[in-house]
Amino acid sequence: MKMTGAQILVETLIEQGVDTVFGFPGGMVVDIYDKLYDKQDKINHILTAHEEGAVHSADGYARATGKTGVVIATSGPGATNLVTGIATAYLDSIPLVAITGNVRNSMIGRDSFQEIDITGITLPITKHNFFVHKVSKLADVVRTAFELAQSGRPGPVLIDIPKDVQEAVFEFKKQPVKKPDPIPCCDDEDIQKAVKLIKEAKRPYIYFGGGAVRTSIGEDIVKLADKLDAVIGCSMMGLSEIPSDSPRFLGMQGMHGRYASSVALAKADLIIALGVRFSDRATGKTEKFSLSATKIHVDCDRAEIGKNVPVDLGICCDIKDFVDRLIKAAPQRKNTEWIKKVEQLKQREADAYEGLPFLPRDAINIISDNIKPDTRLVTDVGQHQCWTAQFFKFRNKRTWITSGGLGTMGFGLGAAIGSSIGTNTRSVLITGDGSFGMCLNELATAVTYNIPVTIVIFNNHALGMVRQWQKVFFDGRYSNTTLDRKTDFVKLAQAFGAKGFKATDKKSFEEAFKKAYKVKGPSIIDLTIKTDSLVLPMLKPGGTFNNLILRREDISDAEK
Ligand SMILES: Cc1ncc(C[n+]2csc(CCOP(=O)(O)OP(=O)(O)O)c2C)c(N)n1
Repeated sequence: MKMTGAQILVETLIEQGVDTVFGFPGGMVVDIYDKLYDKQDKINHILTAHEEGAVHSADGYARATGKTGVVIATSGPGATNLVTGIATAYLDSIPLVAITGNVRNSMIGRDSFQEIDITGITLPITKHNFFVHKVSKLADVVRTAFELAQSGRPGPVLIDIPKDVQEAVFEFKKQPVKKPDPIPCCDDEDIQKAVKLIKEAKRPYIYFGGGAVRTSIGEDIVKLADKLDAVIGCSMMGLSEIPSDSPRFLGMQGMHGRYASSVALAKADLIIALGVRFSDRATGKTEKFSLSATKIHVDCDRAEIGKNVPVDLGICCDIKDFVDRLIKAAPQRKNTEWIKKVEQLKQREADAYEGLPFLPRDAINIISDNIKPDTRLVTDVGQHQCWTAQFFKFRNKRTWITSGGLGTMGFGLGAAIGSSIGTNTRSVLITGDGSFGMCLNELATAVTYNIPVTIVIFNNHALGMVRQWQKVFFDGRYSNTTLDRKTDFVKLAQAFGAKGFKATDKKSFEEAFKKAYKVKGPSIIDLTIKTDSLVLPMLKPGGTFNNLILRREDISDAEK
């Protein structure tokens, strides 16, 4: 059947199973919006307040559902407003298709009104991007974009469609959706090599990341750890794949990870790394990272193996296949000394936290204890994010949504909206006063669509995480990190049409949270916390996990 490019685009999205898109219209996508208008029964379009909110929503939708998120923006500023969100998805390997309009082919390269070379701009932050010159190519480009976004290591793909291509007419025929090619299985030889290394190890540690979330192998990791008598830790991207109370699970490791997890990682003699990229945030100084450990790295992306940390055995394959086969092939091990040592580390960690008047942790416990297990926990970036990663008790998979790789302040509200829409469940957003200020305009979107999102602002009147660096490494010279704003978040919530609450201590927070969690649409709790609360542990500059700052008293030591 003959259709316009805009129609072909919408039909191909439907063919690919897309039921929700996030976006913001403009002159160079008006044809696409016109065709979306015809298909409102098939595609739900969420109009956000800003394109950045739209792309974070599409990303949150993808993280919470495992499906591909879709975002649409117009040319020029619409397209550039997507850049931070595309980069956020790229660094965390999130499947996303971003569709932008552009000026007519004949106007390209003439500094036309709202012309921008978005494929040029996004080249380093997309898995692939397309400029569609001809309508005859459009349907296949869209199909390939979805395939690429989901295949192997997922990531964002951008399609830029000039206005004349949207208007031009071509034949469209629906096609069956092509499944992404499966990731290759591993060789027996590699399993045998891994078994040999396991037999030599006395202190095994399994380190997993976002790849484990994508392949949903939490249960298999626990089985493998039982067989090897190993402990388990994860990067920020791995959280929620294994229930937080899983006995062998030490939590997130890294710069602001759990003490026992980070130190165990440093002391292990065998690290089995699954679906991770050894990010500097998770390893500290890479040249000094766990030098005594033999390292097995399994990932679906060959380019990751040996990129950040040299490994003894690097295997590019489906990590689920690797773990399944290793469980069968590996001998049952017993590492009594190691498990005892890790117990001591856990005790040291517990002692350091015990008795501290530590409101952020109390608040996170209250949230953990008062929500349904399928509630999505979303954060922005800063201290509040690290506290949540450290202390939140995850029970269900894909319930943790945060910007790990890029660390994007302003990500949270959009992502919370997208994840709620994708899963039809409530989201709790834990944010900071700085991060929330960046994209709070999306409160309008949350109110319009009556999104069940409970927003908790950890209000320390500061850009807390940067302030913490200034305290520890810059002699308390707090340059431009004090937020002396007079924003009344309760009134702000009301002005947007949401519910607002205020809390100043544990008791008032618990009351406010219970009420806010019951509100059908969006609600905000403005929770006052101390300006100088610190996220501990913390890594010293150039330090290793063997000399983490665990207690406040250790800080002067770091300043030397
Ligand atoms: C878009 C962006 N700009 C700057 C930063 C650098 N940065 C990281 S954490 C942080 C402070 C965050 O403050 P807030 O959101 O209030 O959270 P808190 O640390 O106080 O919990 C800043 C400025 C960033 N990560 N993202």
